[in-house]
Amino acid sequence: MNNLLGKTKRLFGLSMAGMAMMPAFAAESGDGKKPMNILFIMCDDHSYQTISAYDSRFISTPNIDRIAADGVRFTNSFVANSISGPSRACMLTGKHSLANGFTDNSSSFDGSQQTFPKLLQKQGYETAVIGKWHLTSEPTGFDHWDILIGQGDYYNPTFIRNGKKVKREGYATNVTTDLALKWLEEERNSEKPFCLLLHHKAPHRTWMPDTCDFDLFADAEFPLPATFYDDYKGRSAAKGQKMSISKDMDLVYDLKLADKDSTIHSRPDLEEWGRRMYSNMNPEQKRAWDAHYDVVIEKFKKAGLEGKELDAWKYRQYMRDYLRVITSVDRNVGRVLDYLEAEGLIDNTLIVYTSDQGFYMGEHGWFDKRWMYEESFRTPLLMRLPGGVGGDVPAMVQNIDYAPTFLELAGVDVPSDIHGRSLLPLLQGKEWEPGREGIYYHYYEYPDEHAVKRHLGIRTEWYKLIHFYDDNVWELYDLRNDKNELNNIYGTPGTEELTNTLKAMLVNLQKQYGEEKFINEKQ
Ligand code: SGN
Ligand code: CA
Repeated sequence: MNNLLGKTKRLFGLSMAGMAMMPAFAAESGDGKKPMNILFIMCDDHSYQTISAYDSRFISTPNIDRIAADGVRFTNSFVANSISGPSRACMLTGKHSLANGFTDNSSSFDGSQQTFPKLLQKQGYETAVIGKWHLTSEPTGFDHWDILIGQGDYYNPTFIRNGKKVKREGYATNVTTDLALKWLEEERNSEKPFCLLLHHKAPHRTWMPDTCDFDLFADAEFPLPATFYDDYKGRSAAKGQKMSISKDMDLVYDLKLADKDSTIHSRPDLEEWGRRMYSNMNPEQKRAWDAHYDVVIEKFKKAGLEGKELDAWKYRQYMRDYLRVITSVDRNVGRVLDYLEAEGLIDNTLIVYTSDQGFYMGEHGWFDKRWMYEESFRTPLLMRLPGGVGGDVPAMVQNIDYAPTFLELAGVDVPSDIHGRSLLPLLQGKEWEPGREGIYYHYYEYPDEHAVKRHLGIRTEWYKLIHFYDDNVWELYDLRNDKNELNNIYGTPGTEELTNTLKAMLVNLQKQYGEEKFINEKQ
């Protein structure tokens, strides 16, 4: 059993290499001392592959990396349900999806339930959420909220500020950051500690860059990932998906080839939206947009690409726009860090950077998320705690752990119905017990536009067992020898004992998290 669990159960979570104590800070939570502020920055669909603190192949993100350089980089950070609304609900409540009631993006969050912002408010914190919310119902537990409607627009987005609609001119990542800085500087009650959720819509589809970033990555080649032409052998669930860059990514809608004479066509269902999405731009933005994309369009038409050449072009164009959007995120993270430094807040604020889930940068031929496969199950997680340790934390952590972390930091007793475990000991270099036999995952949204079947499963350090329960299809991966999860070994001779053990552990997790009704009777 210990082998199965790998280091997760044994370790204290910290790799000693690169671990260093940060200078002690003056204020600590509890015991009458000044409590720590919390700045929780989250992006939408930001892959760890495109943060240079994790992976320097594609982009340099010097500002996001500042958080890692002075803090902790979690190298095994996972979500509970790889999709926006559910992920956010898991973070707010510290509970898995069934328990918090928000299982897929068509749900509406029950705002009367316990959340960490409410508990922090009771503890005397001033709380705010600014940017993407995506939980349908109005935010509760926040002294101030200024949220995008649904996914929000990249250009000149409309927000709802404490119940009132406000349209704002500018690019979403800049505008959202402006609002956060204004709240920090002028609007909050500075007598109280703050907890600010600064949640960007970027880099969500359709990856529309700011006009000042169009020239970036123009010459970058971006070779196709090794698994781009994955044939999904032995993985029947993956064969039915609709998130292929080659087949499902639209030239007009996703890749912005809205030519004036309408000769470029790929997916009729998306094309109309592709032509409509610029309607929100002002003339100056539209001029800059056209000056850039008209050139791209003309080159594309002349090239007359087909087959694998067309695939390579689509991948490159996707990567360029996505990375341009990340450049803007990174710049804006820098603005906030600079502000905290200038105001002397940096040494009294826990800074968190994460995403609502991971994202495919062409691995398996995909964009989007949803799967329990590594690229979307993992999510970036950086935390900078003044007075805490620095370096890598390899412990397997999950987004249900954020709520108890914030609560413990603020000196609130963590309610016993919360599923997650506080990560504070890991940030302080102390021993940590995960309180679970592995990481549980459950994705519920089918049918949906990307046609990913509902599935649940367990991950240990070495293995992953997935059940696509509507079709009773199982998958088992040996992650040590098959990092790309191409070889489903479920049912192969010699794996019986391992499979039975993992199934028993999965049932334990389902009982632990109130998901008994999903226990597979036929094991
Ligand atoms: C939209 C996107 C999908 C995406 C979902 C969920 N389509 O529907 O590609 O999977 O959001 O994303 S789009 O045409 O509207 O861009 S989530 O991160 O918000 O859950
Ligand atoms: Ca998302």
